[in-house]
Amino acid sequence: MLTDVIAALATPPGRSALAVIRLSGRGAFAVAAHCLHPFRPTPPRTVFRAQIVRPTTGEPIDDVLAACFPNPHSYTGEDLVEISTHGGLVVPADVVAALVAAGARPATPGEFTRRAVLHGKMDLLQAEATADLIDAASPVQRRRALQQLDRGLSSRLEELRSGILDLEALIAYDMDFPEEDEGPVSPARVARAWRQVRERVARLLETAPEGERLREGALLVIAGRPNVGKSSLFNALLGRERAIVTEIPGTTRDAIEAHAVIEGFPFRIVDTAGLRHSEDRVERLGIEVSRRYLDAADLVLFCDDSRATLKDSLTVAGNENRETVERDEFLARCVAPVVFVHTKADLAAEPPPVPSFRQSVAVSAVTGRGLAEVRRRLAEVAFGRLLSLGDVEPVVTRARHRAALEKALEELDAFQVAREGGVDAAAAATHLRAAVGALDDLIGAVTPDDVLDRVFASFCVGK
Ligand SMILES: Nc1nc2c(ncn2[C@@H]2O[C@H](COP(=O)(O)OP(=O)(O)O)[C@@H](O)[C@H]2O)c(=O)[nH]1
Ligand SMILES: [Mg+2]
Repeated sequence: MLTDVIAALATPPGRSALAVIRLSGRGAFAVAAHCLHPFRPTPPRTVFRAQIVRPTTGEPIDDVLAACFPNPHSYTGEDLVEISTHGGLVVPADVVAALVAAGARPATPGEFTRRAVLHGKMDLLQAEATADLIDAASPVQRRRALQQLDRGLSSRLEELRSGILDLEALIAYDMDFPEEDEGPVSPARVARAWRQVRERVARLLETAPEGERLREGALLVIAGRPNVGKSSLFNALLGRERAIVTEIPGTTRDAIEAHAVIEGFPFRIVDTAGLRHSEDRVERLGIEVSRRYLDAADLVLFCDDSRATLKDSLTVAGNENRETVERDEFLARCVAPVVFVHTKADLAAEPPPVPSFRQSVAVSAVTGRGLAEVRRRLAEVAFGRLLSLGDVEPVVTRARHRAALEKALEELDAFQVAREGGVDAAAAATHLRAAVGALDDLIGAVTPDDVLDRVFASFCVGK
């Protein structure tokens, strides 16, 4: 296990009042003592004021506050020193350089948290949650990350793990006395216990699609014919003028993507070129891009002009009919769930025309009418399951979590197949062992290096 002394800036570089630099590893206090005057490792976890100097020349760099955290009572579980310096580009960099000159090594991304995992200060799920909390861009993401940091998901997995071990205990007699006809535990009771634990694993696994969406943001694609008001709605949902709006059909030619928080949930909203047959080469390319986004969408906001239904019935012209056909073609192709809106409700005749399709919301980017309802529906469609779970039930948020739960479920099913097929108890129990193993990998009880490498690949330096 690597315990050499590492140093890094824990705050982002740039103009700021303060910066925090961390130093961790066996010998961290000795390294700090070369640079901090005075150096006070005792009392532990107590801030002291000091001057930080270059160890080679003794030249002062800054006046700082520092605190020593002797192992194992530190973030990493090692001897750790935290130094608050003045901010900016030069001072923190000079302080890190001084610590390196005194014997530390610049930390690699995520190395502090990785050491915390290796020293048992947190499990792998909590390490991931640390990264998620830092990357959170919406209130729900923050709450979820904090819950996972609090071992919400870890303790659920531990419950499932012990449920599987209980199941194994139920067939212990059958394993010890394979010749006996029936042990003290009836097969029906084993089957019941199996069903219960399987159900709980499956239910947690069901949170994966929305949980993963929560980390990335739901991809919401705004689609519809040119000039129906897609870009206006896009801007209204973002709360700023991001896309160009004109009365000229075909204005938006490229897809524009922006991050937005809707009802506390993260979304990536994409404004696209309107779908229509076009002779314009650039517009055609834009429509092709729209289609690719539509294929990847988590949900689609489909816009129709509120007056279109009226117009459709009045105009027999081939062009209008062709566009209606295009819309139906589009909806047939679209695999993602669709939220329908009728735009420009402020211009529509009152009462608004009967919507041409179900549950359409009448909206106006000009008056703001219907926007709250649209936001509510988008959150409901993209994150309905999470909404109904509330903040207390744990959810899984990464492909790594999903893969481990799928493996556990597979092994549980294989166990039952083996039981029903009359395979002897000891052989059937190997599947339960494998299921427990999958959950252990997920929590990170014993974690191989390559898994750690993957988990920490996305961390930044100083974390
Ligand atoms: N009155 C009114 N006009 C709108 C509304 N939304 C868009 N428009 C107008 O409709 C035209 C096309 O809007 P735009 O957002 O560019 O449509 P897109 O081509 O679908 O992106 C522009 O002249 C907008 O000002 C609305 O809610 N009410
Ligand atoms: Mg547009």
